[in-house]
Amino acid sequence: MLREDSFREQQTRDTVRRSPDGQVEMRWESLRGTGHHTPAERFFVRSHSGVPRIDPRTWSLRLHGDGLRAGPVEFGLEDLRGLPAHSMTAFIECAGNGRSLYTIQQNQRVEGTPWGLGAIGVAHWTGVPLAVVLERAGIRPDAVDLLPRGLDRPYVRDGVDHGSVRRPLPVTKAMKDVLVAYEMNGHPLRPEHGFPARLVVPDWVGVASTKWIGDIEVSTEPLHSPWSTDFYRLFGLGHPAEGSAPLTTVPVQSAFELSAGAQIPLGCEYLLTGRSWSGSGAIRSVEVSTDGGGHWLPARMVGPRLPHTWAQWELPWRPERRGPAELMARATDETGVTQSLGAPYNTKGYLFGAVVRHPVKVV
Ligand SMILES: Nc1nc2c(c(=O)[nH]1)N[C@H]1C(S)=C(S)[C@@H](COP(=O)(O)O)O[C@H]1N2
Ligand SMILES: [Mo]
Repeated sequence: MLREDSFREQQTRDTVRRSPDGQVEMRWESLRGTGHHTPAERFFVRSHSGVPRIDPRTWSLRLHGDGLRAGPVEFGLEDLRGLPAHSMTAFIECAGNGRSLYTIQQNQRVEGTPWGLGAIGVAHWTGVPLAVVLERAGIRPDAVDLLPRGLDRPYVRDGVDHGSVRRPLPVTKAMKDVLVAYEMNGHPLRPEHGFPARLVVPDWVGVASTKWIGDIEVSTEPLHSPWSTDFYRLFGLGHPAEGSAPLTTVPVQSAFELSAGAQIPLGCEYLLTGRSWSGSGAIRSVEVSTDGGGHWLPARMVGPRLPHTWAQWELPWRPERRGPAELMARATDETGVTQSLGAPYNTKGYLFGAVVRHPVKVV
């Protein structure tokens, strides 16, 4: 069950929830009746160490390392804009999206920002394929790993300086579908979303999508950083001591465009709406239960079902009993994976893919 205090907050008309340390969570109820893409001012924000101010005139993206044929290469913003532009619609979702559900639904203690389900957004991104940038920079055929690094301040936690946010990215993924984006929904990136340029790594945990990209090491040897060894792996019982492999694709998940504890009038037809997504491919179908999982009905899919983005759905509901009710939505993606009723525990509360029990009140 989502918490009651979030119920009170959601009486307000805010479209986002802000935490004192600068993180911003999108409120799902604010998406009802809006289009496919998340407006930039509602898009969640997750920054490890604040938002750097960057002068676009002096900014450049520097590629270097033994994986380049002829030494370092730099691209200014105008250089990037001069290359053939490519656009794609894709979600970015934090690995910790839904983390609070480990505690709320499974009574498990986990570390990290206690996100509800709003650490996700979908945007229309425009930029240059990273593959094009790498080819222009003269990537060697035996390069295996990249290390993109942000220009934000070093990340310091518990007195340890981990350096700037940087996470290895396999060359195979980089060449497949990663974008060096300079526009979000047709406008230059906002400072909090990575101005002047960021990576967009579709389907993978948000931390792969480096904001304020400053340089990329190109290597013929595997690379490591705290973001691939200490964070963004699964730790805990059932996992090796050093953790799982570094996290890549996000699980299947669904959300109602409704606040926790929303009041639904008795005996009237109410149109339940929501969205589902998966890092493994397009959504195939969604089922909805209005009685805590006792019965399931197929939702009607609205609009296209495409990979890399969410699919929208709806189902009319005429509640016939006053009092609390529990809504659930479970999606199946094109690989045949369906959301389960429980998410396997991990100490850092990543990848909550289980069906969410969404409390409402019939009045
Ligand atoms: N340079 C840099 N890139 C970063 C981060 C960061 O703190 N610094 N946060 C990452 C994480 S954990 C997520 S979930 C996404 C969030 O992107 P957004 O703030 O645009 O929603 O950015 C990723 N890229
Ligand atoms: Mo994240």
